[in-house]
Amino acid sequence: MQHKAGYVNIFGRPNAGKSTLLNALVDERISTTNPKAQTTRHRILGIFNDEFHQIIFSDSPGIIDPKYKLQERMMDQVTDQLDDADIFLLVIDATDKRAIDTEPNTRYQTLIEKINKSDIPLVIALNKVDRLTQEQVYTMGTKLIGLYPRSQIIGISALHGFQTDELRQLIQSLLPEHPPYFDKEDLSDRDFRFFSAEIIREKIMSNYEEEVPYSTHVVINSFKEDEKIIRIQADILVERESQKAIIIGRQGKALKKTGTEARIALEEFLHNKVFLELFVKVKKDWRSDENLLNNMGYG
Ligand SMILES: Nc1nc2c(ncn2[C@@H]2O[C@H](COP(=O)(O)OP(=O)(O)OP(=O)(O)O)[C@@H](O)[C@H]2O)c(=O)[nH]1
Ligand SMILES: [Mg+2]
Repeated sequence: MQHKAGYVNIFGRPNAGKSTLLNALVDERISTTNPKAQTTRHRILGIFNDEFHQIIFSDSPGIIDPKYKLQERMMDQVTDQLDDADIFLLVIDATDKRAIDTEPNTRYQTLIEKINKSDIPLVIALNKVDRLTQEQVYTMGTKLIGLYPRSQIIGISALHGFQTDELRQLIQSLLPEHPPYFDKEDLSDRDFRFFSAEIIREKIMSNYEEEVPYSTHVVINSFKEDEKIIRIQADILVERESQKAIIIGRQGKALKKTGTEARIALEEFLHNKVFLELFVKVKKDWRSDENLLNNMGYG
């Protein structure tokens, strides 16, 4: 059997379950997930390997109409995904009222039309079917076939692993013959530093409300592996003094809680004891500053 390999680029609205699905398809916690929308900020690869296949799943931020420069950069990462896909994987939240919305001139609709017009295979994962009746799923599926006649549609639950193996098999059948692009041991294109920053950011997403998590960026300043412990020093960057005060909390309690939760998650992920040191710093309006965004890796 010839080896098959290719890029499966994942698209969808915020909160559709793209990152949860990537993790289910590669069976690892690669991409950060959260009930809040706009969790994913970077394009990130999760790689599935078996003897004859290498599927490179590429997660991306949810498609929105950007309001500030960070969001524009996030949408650039989505558009980049149009260029190198062997397969498009569109994730649609079956419980979202906008699932079959075709309001024109939105960023979402423009992208979807490009995907629909190209001749690259299109798979639609109708996600969160655990929250619908079979009849509702059927109705939704029929409407989607009308909208995307050239697609192959499969109802799944990324969270519960329902039909995700079937989805992977469908994708394997559509992959082109190609030698592996990455080492067959690789799980992602990202390193431990990136994942550590993401784990800390995930705890911030979970512990703070409203604009605070969206105004936060995490920088890993040092990551040192001793024999018995990994020492990580990270800065939490926010846009204003008021946000810094919120992150730290009264008598430092909020930061302490976030730090403890992050350390436990890091220890689990790194299979090692971790000493985590967090500092909170203000970088005024970093989300709107082109140079800062470049330096922060949103290039
Ligand atoms: N009930 C149910 N919830 C799900 C399913 N898949 C994902 N979710 C939940 O939906 C929320 C969003 O999931 P994410 O994977 O972060 O969504 P995303 O599309 O990556 O979101 P962004 O990165 O913000 O664009 C989380 O709370 C998930 O637990 C599913 O199959 N069923
Ligand atoms: Mg995501």
